[in-house]
Amino acid sequence: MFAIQDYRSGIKPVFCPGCGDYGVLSAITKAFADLQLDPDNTVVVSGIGCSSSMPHDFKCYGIHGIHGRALPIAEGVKLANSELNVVVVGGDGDGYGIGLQHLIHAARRNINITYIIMDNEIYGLTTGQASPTSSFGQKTKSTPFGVIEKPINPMSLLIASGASYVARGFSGEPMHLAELIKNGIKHKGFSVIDVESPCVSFNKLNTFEWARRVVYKIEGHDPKDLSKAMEKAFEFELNPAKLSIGLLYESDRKTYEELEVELKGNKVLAKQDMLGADDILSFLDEYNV
Ligand SMILES: Cc1ncc(C[n+]2csc(CCOP(=O)(O)OP(=O)(O)O)c2C)c(N)n1
Ligand SMILES: [Mg+2]
Repeated sequence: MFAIQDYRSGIKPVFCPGCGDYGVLSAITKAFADLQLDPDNTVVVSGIGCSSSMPHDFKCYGIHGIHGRALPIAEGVKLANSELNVVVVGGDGDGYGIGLQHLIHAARRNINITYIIMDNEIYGLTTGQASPTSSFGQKTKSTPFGVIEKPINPMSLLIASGASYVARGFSGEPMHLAELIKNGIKHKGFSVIDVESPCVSFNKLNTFEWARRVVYKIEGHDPKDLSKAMEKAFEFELNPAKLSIGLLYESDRKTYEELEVELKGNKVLAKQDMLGADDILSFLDEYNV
């Protein structure tokens, strides 16, 4: 049996006092413990940002990667050893800004990993520049006259890109969030949980008080219904007083690992024999080298 503390490194998180990411850290830890994931078989991968410091907080394998490149690293880990539980963590800047192309391709690949995006609608680590989810009109260090671009809608983007488990949580509801993360890890395919996780230092608009006012739990919704899921995904864009949390969309299409010839039938690349000199020579022969 693994206890909660078996998943934590004991390193003090770098988050500011009151940061929403503490709630996310607790929720991920609870999900790991509830699922009894073996820390020796679990990898937490991140990019760069306050939220991306999280691999240090876990006692399992971890890679603190580079900005916007958490997904390619995580996909590489999963392809090399598809028996590992691969969980990616990071911020809205990392995932929806510099790393956006990887998000779309990971979603359409439906690779079996879980991505938790701590969305504080700001670049926290670099002290408060606008991110792709900052509100229209929001004044930040990089937008002193207010944001003039339309914010990204992560839910509709992810559903349209082919992610097969699309959910939103709130760091102020860590138990509810832990369930979403748990089900995301259990889900076969690319699962994403966008978490409304307020930055108490640099975003004075999307505060905990604001979130508690607008967040509500989804009830009576069929996540298998694509058009209903899209309707839910657009709700906040059309009515900023309603930010739904829960599972918006789920589908059970085949994963990348199930379709890729070299991985089909639970083949694990890391466990296959290395090529020997004879294999390489016969390979070169094929090309008359
Ligand atoms: C290639 C590159 N560009 C820019 C930066 C500077 N940088 C570091 S973190 C960051 C944004 C962090 O915002 P987010 O991903 O939302 O994470 P948060 O700190 O809000 O959790 C930026 C722009 C970098 N480290 N590398
Ligand atoms: Mg951020």
